[in-house]
Amino acid sequence: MINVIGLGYIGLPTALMMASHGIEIVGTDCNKELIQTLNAGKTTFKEDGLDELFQDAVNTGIKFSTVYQETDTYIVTVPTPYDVFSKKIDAKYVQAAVKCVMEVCLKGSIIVIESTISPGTIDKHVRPLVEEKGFIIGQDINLVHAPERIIPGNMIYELLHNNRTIGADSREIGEKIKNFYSSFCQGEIVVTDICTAEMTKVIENTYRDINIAYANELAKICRSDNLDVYEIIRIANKHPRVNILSPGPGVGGHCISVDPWFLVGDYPGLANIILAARKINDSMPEFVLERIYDIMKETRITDVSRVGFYGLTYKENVDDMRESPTLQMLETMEKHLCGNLVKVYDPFIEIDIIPNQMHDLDEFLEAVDLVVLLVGHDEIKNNMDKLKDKVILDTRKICDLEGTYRL
Ligand code: SAJ
Repeated sequence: MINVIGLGYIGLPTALMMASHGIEIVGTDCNKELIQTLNAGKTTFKEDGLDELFQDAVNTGIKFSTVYQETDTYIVTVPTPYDVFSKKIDAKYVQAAVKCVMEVCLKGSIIVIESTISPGTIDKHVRPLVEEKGFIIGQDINLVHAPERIIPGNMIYELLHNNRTIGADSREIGEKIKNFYSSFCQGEIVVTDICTAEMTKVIENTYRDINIAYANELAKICRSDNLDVYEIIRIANKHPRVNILSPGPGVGGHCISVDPWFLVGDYPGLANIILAARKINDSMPEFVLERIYDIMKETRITDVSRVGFYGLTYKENVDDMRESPTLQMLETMEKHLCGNLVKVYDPFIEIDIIPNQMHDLDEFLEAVDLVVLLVGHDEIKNNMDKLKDKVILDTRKICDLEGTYRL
């Protein structure tokens, strides 16, 4: 039996996927309400195919509990935030999970850390815990790092098809864990050592952050000369070895906007391009606010309460708001005492989290003159004609209506 610890965005789908492929799974989470919800037969977030997978897993006997189980294999999928000042990883949740596992596990157990961790985290923050407890690594406890790679919005497909990395101290343990993942994963599974697996995961997301930063910097450069960045990228991408990504209002989510900081925190002075990319991407919400200000001046819209933000999540068709550019914009506006004036709407966010949040697209559009498109949800893409008589700032290049303003 495998005990999956932490049933969030990664842990839950992974536990369900393994269970539905015949592995005996108990999912454990310290959040009582979350366990109650799952035991009541409901999932805790929206994701294509998740409800069906949940049903399959329930039918094949998955169990959910707040209690750590006595077994020989654990998969830890708890959050790994970073310290906002030092930029280094805060491994407290991983450490707490490992400590709890060591209270109940059988001799020779394998603890797989799936959570994204900065290079060296297992050496610095996990091995000492195991040794303090008097356990011998390799005999009493085996440590493995098997970072996830799935993208919110396409998680189930990617769980099945993505290649994976498994880092272990010994080939034998690595292959053993590879067998579990092979029960459902159709991609290639590379077995390597733990530090290589840690570094690989973090640099993958950093690669993407740097590439998005390049597109965002181009948007700023082109804006300063009134050039169309999208047309320029479209033409440049015809070059056989060029593939520039899309500018946007910033980089949200809990991966790409977080992982590069681990490298900046751990390798100060060396992680230069990485730091520059982070700064560029973090500056985008502010850049959008400047665009809004300019467009309001140009179109003589003076009333901030007639400005509407479409989209609260960090990207399209998900209900995840972590590090969302829209929230960052609202936070900045709050400092200038106008954060509670602007109207905000997102079809994926049903609960009220900010003042002036609206819950009906038509009512939202009725209430505003300037619509800022911050997230390209399918809902708005399918209803573009409703924006016809509005001033539009499109930060995602999803609207072709004449007169649309862009980044
Ligand atoms: N974005 C742009 N322009 C682009 C692409 C993305 O502005 O051209 C923005 C998005 O709007 C979003 C952010 O970047 O705010 C990140 O979105 P994403 O869809 O690129 O990635 P995530 O954060 O949803 O998921 C990522 C994935 N990593 C990579 O693509 C390298 C996923 O594969 C990882 O497993 C996941 O992070 C993770 O957990 O690390």
